[in-house]
Amino acid sequence: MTSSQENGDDTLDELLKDKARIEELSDDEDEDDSMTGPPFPGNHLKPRRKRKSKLHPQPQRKLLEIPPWIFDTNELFHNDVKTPSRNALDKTAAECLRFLTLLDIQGLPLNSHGLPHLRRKPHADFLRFFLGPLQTGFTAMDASRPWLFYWCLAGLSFLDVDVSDYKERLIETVRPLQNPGGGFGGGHGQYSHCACTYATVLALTAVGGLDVVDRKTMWQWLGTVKQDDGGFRMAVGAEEDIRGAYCAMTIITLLNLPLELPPDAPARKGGLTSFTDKLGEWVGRCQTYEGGIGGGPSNEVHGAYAFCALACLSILDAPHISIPKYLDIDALARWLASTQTTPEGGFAGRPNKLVDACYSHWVGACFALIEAALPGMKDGLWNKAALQTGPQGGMRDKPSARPDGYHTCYSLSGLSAAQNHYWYDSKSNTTDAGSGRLLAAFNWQAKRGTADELAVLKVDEEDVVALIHPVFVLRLEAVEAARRKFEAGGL
Ligand code: FPP
Ligand code: K
Repeated sequence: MTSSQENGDDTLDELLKDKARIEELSDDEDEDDSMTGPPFPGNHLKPRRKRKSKLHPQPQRKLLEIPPWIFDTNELFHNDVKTPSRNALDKTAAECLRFLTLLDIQGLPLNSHGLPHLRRKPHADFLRFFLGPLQTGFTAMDASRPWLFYWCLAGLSFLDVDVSDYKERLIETVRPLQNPGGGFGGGHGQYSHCACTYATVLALTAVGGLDVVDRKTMWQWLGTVKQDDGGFRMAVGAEEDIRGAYCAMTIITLLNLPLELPPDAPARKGGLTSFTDKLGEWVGRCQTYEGGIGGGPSNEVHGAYAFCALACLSILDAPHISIPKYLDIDALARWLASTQTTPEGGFAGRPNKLVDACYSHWVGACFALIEAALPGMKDGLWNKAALQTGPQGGMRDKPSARPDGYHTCYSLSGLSAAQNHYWYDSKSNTTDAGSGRLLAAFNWQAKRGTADELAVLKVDEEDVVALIHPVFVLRLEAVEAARRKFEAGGL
């Protein structure tokens, strides 16, 4: 008997018996568009739940039966004190339970386990829509155009759509975003930025269009954002944070740029000669007393930053070498595991915050990286079955939010992390003797989950998402093509 039961609070069991209470808790009377970002013209593709339930009359509702594989525990964590954040957690749990308990499956086609299939075509149509002309509301995204390209093209490729047809269009679209001094801005006439350049390089990698990148000026520009404490700024004069470290090292490694700093790089004055100098130590400084990773030294921790840190270290060297060298791996593993939410089964960006599908990637993808660094650890740190639930057409943060490209791309990546196996081949070289390229990130191997494993996850063969590179978040083949393309190195 738990304290919440003693107190007579709702336990999950009680809640599940009370369909009306789930409805009441999840009823979004005060629908707030501000939490769902800019107006998406594609909204008609996916009417919001309230309207939808009118369009699609619900089937006869039965007493709910909770599939036991969803939860590790059947208790809703309740405090006695009602606060706005406590209420938000309850409301989110209730709105997710409508789907997890199959109360609200909206007539979707079901797989052999009675759960909705991964709806490839609606998801793909949704992503294609955002690669077309967009309405004026999207001016808010003007500084993030490359992100739209990356989320949509990578997401399509995760659904096994051939995106090579987009190659010429993408090249011509990003050509004007490339600055003469190197790197890409988010929109026309904008300064180069690590995040936009990362997204551009990944999108180009997805379609096989990397020829448009000027590698020499890219190298020179990256030299201007490397700091003499080891980290990277997001842009010249901008914030120095862990995203910069991961984005910069991804760009350098995929394009096989020289690790040596350009002659006029400011960090040379601080005694540095290589992009990798002091980098591992700087990443290590981002780990806090909580065990998680902050955006920078002594900042608040967040799951997305944990991914950036682990992926950056996995580029520097083999994960079983670099991760324990710079991070307290037990503390980080404990923190990561504590971000998986009950009863939803997804991940939050931080413990006791709201579940959000994008963290299926930002946190879910951390596990392959950290498990590769923990001796004898295999698939033990997270509940994969719990993540496998409820993707609708065009994916979204949570049921009360609108779907978007960002959540669709990263939910698919999270599904892949749960459905498939990723491991590091520790016998392969970590540096290329000829070009000096860091090779660790190219030593990942993957295979699809076996039939037995998929059955445990209640997934049909046709619902399995593509194998996705755990460091670069692209299809494995796309990463391999970039490795080969720039094998020779040089500028
Ligand atoms: C908190 O937002 C979010 C952050 C502190 C950072 C999120 C960063 C990313 C998702 C990606 C970074 C990576 C790259 C490669 C650019 P919040 O407080 O609104 O959300 P929360 O409650 O879910 O934590
Ligand atoms: K959020």
